[in-house]
Amino acid sequence: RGYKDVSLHQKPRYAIVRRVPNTFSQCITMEKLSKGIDLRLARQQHSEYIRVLKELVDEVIELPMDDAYPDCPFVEDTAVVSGSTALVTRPGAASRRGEVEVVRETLKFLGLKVFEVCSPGLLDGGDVLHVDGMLLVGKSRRTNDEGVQALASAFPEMQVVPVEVSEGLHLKSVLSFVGQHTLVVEETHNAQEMVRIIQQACMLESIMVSIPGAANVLRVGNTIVYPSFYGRDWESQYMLFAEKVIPVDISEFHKGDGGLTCLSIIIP
Ligand code: CIR
Repeated sequence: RGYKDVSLHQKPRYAIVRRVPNTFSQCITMEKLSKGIDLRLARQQHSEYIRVLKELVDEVIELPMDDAYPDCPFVEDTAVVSGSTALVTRPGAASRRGEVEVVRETLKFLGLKVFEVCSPGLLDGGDVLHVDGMLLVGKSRRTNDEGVQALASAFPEMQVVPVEVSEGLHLKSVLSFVGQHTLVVEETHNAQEMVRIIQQACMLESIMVSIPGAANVLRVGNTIVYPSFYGRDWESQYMLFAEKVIPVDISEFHKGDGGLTCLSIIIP
């Protein structure tokens, strides 16, 4: 692997995060939790996540929590940003729709050109993966065809590749981008099938991780942030793709079906 993606090595200007509400333990979960969410630990982990992000972007914007929205720390779902354009989503879960308001205002304040997903469109940012000038988008329980269409309209210069997500929550629940035209993907049949569809549309390579949930890593600039919760087995592999590799534990957010990417919106 003798080349580097120049664009990936630029430090983004902002990361938007949203603080953990008092109601966080009532967030949506696909399965009933055997062990509840520890709010104090979640807040500690969130602070650590922010501390790491502060090293990787110019400025971290911390939006206030809102107890009316237990899922609000999963801020990634509320907007897709590329270049100077933002698409404010219409989240698939009705209880999360109001989360977009403060995010929309923030994106406008930052001077981005802001588009909206309109009804009946549904789109969660967790279904959108930006790779090499393309947008891979999961058609999932949260994102429908109209949502995919809204994405294509907001970013007409980008190739949009729809991918059926038949299991799990989002596209990025099972795969993400490590850099150098390569995805990290769960070893499950479902995730491998998704990669097969992606590879029919574009030239991307893949590496595998064997534990469900471990394939959601956050690539920011020249760094890969990965979930240490699943062990450090893949760290040496990630080091082939980035100059720096940082483990972060977000076990309490995993309980709420979220990964590392879910907790921020990165603005180039
Ligand atoms: C939800 O079900 O909407 C949240 N509990 C988890 C959202 C995770 N977000 C993401 O993967 N982007």
